[in-house]
Amino acid sequence: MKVKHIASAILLAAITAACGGTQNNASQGLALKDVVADQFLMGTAINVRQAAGLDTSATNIVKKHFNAIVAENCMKMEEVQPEEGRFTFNDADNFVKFGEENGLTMTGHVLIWHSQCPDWFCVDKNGKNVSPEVLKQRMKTHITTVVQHFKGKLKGWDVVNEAILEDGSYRKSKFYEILGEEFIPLAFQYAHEADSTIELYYNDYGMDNPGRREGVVKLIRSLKEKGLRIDAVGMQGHMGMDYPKIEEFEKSMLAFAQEGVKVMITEWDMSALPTVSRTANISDTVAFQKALNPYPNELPDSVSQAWNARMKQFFNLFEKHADIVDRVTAWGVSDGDSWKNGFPIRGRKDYPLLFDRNYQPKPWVKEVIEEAEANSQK
Ligand code: 9MR
Repeated sequence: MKVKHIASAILLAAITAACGGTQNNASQGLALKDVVADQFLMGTAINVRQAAGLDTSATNIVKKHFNAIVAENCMKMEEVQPEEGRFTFNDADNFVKFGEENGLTMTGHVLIWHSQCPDWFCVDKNGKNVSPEVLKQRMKTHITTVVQHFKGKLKGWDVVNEAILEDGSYRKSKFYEILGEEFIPLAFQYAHEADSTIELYYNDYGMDNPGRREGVVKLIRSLKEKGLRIDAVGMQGHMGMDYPKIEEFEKSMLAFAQEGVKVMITEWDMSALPTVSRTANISDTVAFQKALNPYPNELPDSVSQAWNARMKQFFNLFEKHADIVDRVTAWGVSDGDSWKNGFPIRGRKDYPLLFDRNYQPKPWVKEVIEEAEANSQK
């Protein structure tokens, strides 16, 4: 099945070339999305400049190699409702237009998240927490307005993001403080009421962690017990050279699938830099620059090889479980776009994505494309 599809992709590329069509090929016309066409959607996050068509080097890559997109920032709560009742959809509408023009499957990110939530959302004019009734009403208005605005355009929504901690308990966000555990089922309920056709996802990071795995499994069960719709769990997939352990990541994929939902790798990237704790006490010294930002010019071959091998290992894992994986989405197009250059500390040069700063595919991407081409000719 897969070989058949790849063969037709090659044939199509040949016909396009023979007819004088242009091919922006990484490797003889076959693209990353073709390699996995019978397995899962191959997605990428795009930023507002890309959505507005202001970064054609990046959008050419998107058009060629990906068949799914998600908005990196412009559908978040503070972007679409910065003040109560004032909804601003310009950037998000550009995103949808770009997706429609290029036939891309689109995911909404995100309806309820403690971060990038506008200041007004959970408090009154005096800064005090609003009552449960007021917060429910605000959530309902936000979710209903946003979901209905994009009705018919998106495949699914990340309904709630990052609500479960590593010990499996709930993050003590304002939503939790005011509504307790109920805020999650309420968000799923409101989203479904706004559009009964749309897929609904729970999304979180550090999903390899056994405690969070258990917490998310419990959450899926409780949503299902309440008769609520949940289609998939998004495993963000922000990785480093020393985390996560591939076996633990795989266990979580299987544990979620066991609960009857699909798995999505929603925000894939892998830092090539030394792992730094977010809370590390770092001063901007020469020693810091050398130790924590060790590759300000380029990635040394040895590190690049290790990084590529590890990325390919995870990619192979996603392929191995293609029966449960619905989508794999990179968190940005090329290295220069990545949030990792500024996190957990600013001013580092990182190399976490599938395309480099010159918009070239990384070696492992070329390899999987070439392997697919070779297989299709056997
Ligand atoms: O990549 C996003 C970055 O540009 C924003 O500044 C940041 C703000 O919190 O959010 C980043 O995306 C996050 C995503 O929405 C949710 N999971 C973690 C991602 C990285 O922080």
